[in-house]
Order: sequence, then C-alpha cells, then structure tokens
Amino acid sequence: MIIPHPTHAVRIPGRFTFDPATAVRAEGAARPAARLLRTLLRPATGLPLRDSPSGSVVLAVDPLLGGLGTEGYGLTVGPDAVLLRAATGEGLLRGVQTIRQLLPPEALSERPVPGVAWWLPGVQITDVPRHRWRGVLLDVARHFQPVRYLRRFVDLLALHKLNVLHLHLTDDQGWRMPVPGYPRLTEVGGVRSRSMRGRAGSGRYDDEPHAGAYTAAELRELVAYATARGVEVMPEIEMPGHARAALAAYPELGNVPGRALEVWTEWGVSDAVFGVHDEVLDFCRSVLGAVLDVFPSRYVHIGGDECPVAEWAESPRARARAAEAGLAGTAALHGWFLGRIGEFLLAAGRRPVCWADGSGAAGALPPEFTVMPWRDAGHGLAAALAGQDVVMAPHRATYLDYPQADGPGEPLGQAGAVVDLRAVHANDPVPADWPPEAAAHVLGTQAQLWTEFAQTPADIEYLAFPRLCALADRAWNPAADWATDFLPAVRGHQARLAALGVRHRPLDRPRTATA
Ligand code: TNX
Repeated sequence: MIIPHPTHAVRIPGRFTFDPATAVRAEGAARPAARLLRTLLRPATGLPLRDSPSGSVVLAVDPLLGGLGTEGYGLTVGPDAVLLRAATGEGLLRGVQTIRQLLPPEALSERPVPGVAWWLPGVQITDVPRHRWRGVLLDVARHFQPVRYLRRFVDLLALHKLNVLHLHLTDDQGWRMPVPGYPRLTEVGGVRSRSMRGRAGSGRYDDEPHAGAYTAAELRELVAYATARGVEVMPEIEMPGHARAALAAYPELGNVPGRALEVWTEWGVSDAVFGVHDEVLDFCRSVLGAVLDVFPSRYVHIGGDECPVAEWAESPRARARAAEAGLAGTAALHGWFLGRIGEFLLAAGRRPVCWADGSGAAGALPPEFTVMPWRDAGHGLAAALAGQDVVMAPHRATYLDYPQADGPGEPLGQAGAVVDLRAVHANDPVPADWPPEAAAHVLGTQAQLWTEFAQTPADIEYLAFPRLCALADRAWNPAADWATDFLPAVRGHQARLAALGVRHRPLDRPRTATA
C-alpha cells in the first residue's frame, strides 16, 4: 500500500520491529540517506537509530546495481534485518520514503506518538521509476509562501517520490526573487496593493496589500533542504510576458516610454510585456545570473507562455528590432527573445525550459530547449519530433487549480474543466498515440499549482491532495492500476496525510456533494 506503487513488491514472512537499540549501518555515499531516515523518524518515534558498523538496518550504495538507475532501490525486510540498497545515494533517499510508508502511519507525525509498536512488514521490493521528471509547480508569485512552508511542501513531495519543485517566482502580480543591483524588483515588484478575490474580470477585490520576497540565503537553504531529500528546485523567471511586476519596478523595461504601471491586481493575461531592446536582454541576463548563483539546478525555466504581442506591433523600437533580426514580423520576437536568453543559459551550462502553448515560439527554439506543453499534447508532439525534450503538463489532468469536483462545496477554482482524482491518475505521461521517437523525448510530467485562489498552506494542500498522490503514482509507475492498486493504497494513505496534518479532499466525498 505504498504510493507511488512499487514496480515489484512481495510480502515475505515475518516483521522487523524497531527498538531503542536498533542501529543503522551506512558508509560513504549512504550516509546522507541514514541521516534523512533518522531526521524523518525521530519526531514521532523518538528512536535514536544510532550509527553502528553492526547495525541491523543496512543502507548501502553499490554502483554495480546499475539496473536500478539513478533513483531505483531494492529493499528487503526480514525479522532480523532491513537491507536497503541502490546504485546511488539518491536511490536510497527514495527507499527511505518507502520505509516510512511501511511503518504505522503515526510514524509520519511531527509530534511524539507514545505506545505504538514501530514495525515493518516482511517485504522484498525492487522499485525503479519509469520517468525521471516527476514534478510540481508551486506559484509563489500570485500568493507568496514563506520558506518555512516551502520546506514542508518539499517534504510532502519527497514522501511521494516526486523529485522536482518548480518554483514560479515571478509574474504580473508579484516578484519574489532577490536580484543584486535591482532592489526595486522585490521592494516595488514584491508588493501589490490589493488582490482580485473572484475570477479574472470579476471586479471583486479585497483591500489587503499582499507582499513577500525571499532572501538569497533563504533560497540557498531551501535548495540544501530539498537536495537532502532528493528534490531539485527549478526556478522560473517569466519572460517576455507575465512580467508586469518587473515593469512596475523598472518601467524602462517596457514598450511604452514614460508609462507607470502598478503591480497587477487582476488575474488573467496582461498586455504589458517586456520590450525587446538591448537593456531588457541585459536585465534578464543579470536576473538569471543571480538565479544561477542561488539555484544549482540543471534546468532553468524562463516562462514564455501567454505573451500578447500587440505592444511590439505598436512599438517603433520593436519593429526595428524585428527587421534587424530578419524576422517575418514583430510576433516572431517572442521566440527570438527566448532564443537569446536560452543561449545565455546554455553558455552557462544550464538547460533552458519554456512553456509551449501553440504560440509558435517553442518551434523557433533549438533542440537544447526543454518544453512544457500545457494546452494541448499536440504542442508537445511537435516539440518532441523536432528533438526537444518534453515535460508533459496537460491542463485537464495536471492543473491543480482546477476544482477537483463540481459541487458547490469546493473552493473557488479556475473556470474550465474539473480535474478529478481519476483524471489525474489516467494521465500517462506518454500519450498512447505518440510514435516511439517522440515518446523517447518525454522526461516525465508535473502538476501545476497556480495560486490565484489559493492563499494559505491549507488552501494549497486541499488542492494538492490527494491529486498529487495520483500524479506521483502514474509518473513513477504507469502500470499501476486505478482500481486494484491506486484506490486501495490512497484510502490507506489518508491515515498518513492525517498524521502529517495535511488538509485534503476526503476520498469518499461524492463528486458533487456540498462540504
Ligand atoms: C495559465 S499555464 C497560466 C498561468 C495561470 C493558469 C491558471 C501557464 C503557463 N500560464 O499564468 O495561473 O493558466 O490556470
């Protein structure tokens, strides 16, 4: 009853019971996993899990176990010993989460739980993920969350063997990333005077200023915290659209000289986008320089979605730029812009990532770009056939800001489709009708937690759970069956979510019920 469903697992007789004398044997590259095991189990169990060369819980890295890949692991639990093995330290981190889930659910509590026998059932597990990108986007631009909460969110990802936290750091409604030399980005761009409290265009607002920004030290700490749990933090800086918070801070980055904009208080797509003059590209490179300093991730996301091109059509500077670059028209500046910034990231040894939504921009980009099709899988197919890697983000299956049921009891969500648990679980990252040469470019999939309507951690967790469990299950093991594997597992998993204090939509609540 593990989520995600292990690729091979069999029960064997007996159980292993922990006691205060139980010790852990881990050397070299296995040590970080032993530390994580201790850190995760201590609050609820109080078990010291001392380090000892004769420990009965053995964690070992053996590079000869190449068949397990970088994230797979083997776990054997017998009456006298627990043996966790992997080809890498990362594989062991995944196995640690399995050990956690095999214990009584109370083991996940953050507070001491006395009087529980801490035991593992006898099992033999060999578990290897099918997809290497199993991610979640968290939008901290629309509603800021402190790093303290991001750490909890990372822990929740790691529990489900999700391995990428895509941090959406900037948007029209807020800029959260500190950049040396550009203090106004967070001082001005990090604050909005009020927020729309209905859907886009509703005209309903609160009168509460909303503000927040991270420090570089906080973000570095977050990266270290996530790394210790096998989670990569991929930053996203939006360009050339969704940039209004930056334009509020530095109006000269826009297309209309002398215009003063405020950090946007509406939801939707703003017509105000970055200009395409040299100063803007230099600015974006400076911002990304600061981003690369803080985030060691191989992948860096530069947005690229929903970029209205009307301002460029009107701008003499943009028209001159398009002509000088030999482009067919100003609309092509969208791909041109992303291409120039992508070159910068590639020269810095990173892989640029952008959204693909049929604007044509992604098609203008070289194969070194990784794209995230969100509107239509066909945009991903075109990219894959052109040699780009693809992370699938289809909105009807991975947008957690869409309601998970259509009852009046659900919180306000984006207008559009209901994304229920089954829809998430049904989403095989590789569409069934793709030819093998395209399928080979699919790195995996990720969920999107846009936060226009999610203000608090409790709001976020209600949207995320249990749907993230379904996404994690599919991305790790597409063979997991909805009825026989996932449903029974997620039923039992509710006790774990309860122990963690995660607010979630109860499974037995009918699709259309009131709360
Ligand atoms: C589209 S998907 C957006 C976001 C919104 C989201 C709401 C994408 C790359 N852009 O800016 O938050 O829809 O569902």
